[in-house]
Amino acid sequence: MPHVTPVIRSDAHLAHAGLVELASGVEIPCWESPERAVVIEAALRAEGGFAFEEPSEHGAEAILRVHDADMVDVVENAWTDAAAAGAVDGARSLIADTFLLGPYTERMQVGDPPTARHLRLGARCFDTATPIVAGTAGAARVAVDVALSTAERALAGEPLAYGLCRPPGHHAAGAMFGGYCYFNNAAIVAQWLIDQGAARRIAIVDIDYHHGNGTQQIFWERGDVLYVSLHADPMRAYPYFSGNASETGSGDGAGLTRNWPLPARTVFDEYATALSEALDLVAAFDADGPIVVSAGFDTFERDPIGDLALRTPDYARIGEMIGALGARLIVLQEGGYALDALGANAVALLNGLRQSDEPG
Ligand code: OKP
Ligand code: ZN
Repeated sequence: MPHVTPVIRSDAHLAHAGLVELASGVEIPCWESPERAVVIEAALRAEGGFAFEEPSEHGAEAILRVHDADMVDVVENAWTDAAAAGAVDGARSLIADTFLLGPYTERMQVGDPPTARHLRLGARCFDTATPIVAGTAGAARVAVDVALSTAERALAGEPLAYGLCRPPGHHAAGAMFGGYCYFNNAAIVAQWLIDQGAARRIAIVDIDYHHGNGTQQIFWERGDVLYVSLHADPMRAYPYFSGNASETGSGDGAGLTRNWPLPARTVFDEYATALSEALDLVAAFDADGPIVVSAGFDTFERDPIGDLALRTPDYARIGEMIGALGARLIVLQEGGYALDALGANAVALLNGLRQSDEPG
């Protein structure tokens, strides 16, 4: 009897449906849609060998271990404040129009920002692709619950547990959100595992197409968290301002951030070379807890916002490579936007990951 893999999922994400994002100044429908999680879950149900579970509520405490309280306040209350001010209706979403970049405050002192939280969105959000709607805060909170409940399954002894997090998390930094991400699900899990005393050292493996700038920043100076990421070279790809190979952490964290920026059209052979380098570092890191995987499928050859060239069977190979580490695995959903292949790609990765659980 093959092992049944727990999948932590919730319908709460359905309430987070942005209308548009801005891409080069043009309004386009949000790529990060509810359908993404729907098609993944449908594919896992059709595949079999997965047990679907609801998350349990964990409250705000674990979020505040990673995120600045003001940033959380903005995520959770911007919509309400905008609604109270008559500035939105159900047919619109909040996108900042003015951004508090570092240079804004150079060479002068400024007073406090507006108390209305929708008016200080641009102090806490770094892009125009991460709208807030009425259901955003609740969905983001449940995505964290999904991630933490997934971690609990790993602590209970599951070799592999999958959290169908939506919205994703790896672009959300300590004090700012963006990149379709509000709370950093993977970072919150890593910190929570350490806070629980479940681990002293945690490794995070990020295989999303985009650099996880948020995760990198959160653990930049940490000697107890290894962050390795394979992604499109920021010279041509979002988030543009981080993810270079030269970024390796500092202080106690020196050498514990490692990036593999990849060229356009990278195929599996080349990808696997980078991945095995990353996994060698993970093996050498001597983590004593589960490995946290930030799993994105936007590396797929037909992803509408990516330009790498992985194919569906490649995700099974990636899964086998990660599974070969022999650690318990907490796999959390990040990106992936090719709706017609997302389910098959998730099935392939998870089947590859759990192959190492099977006898023989
Ligand atoms: C989130 B995740 C390209 C704009 C990209 C944001 C992408 C966020 C990706 N024209 N906008 O890492 O999949
Ligand atoms: Zn991505």
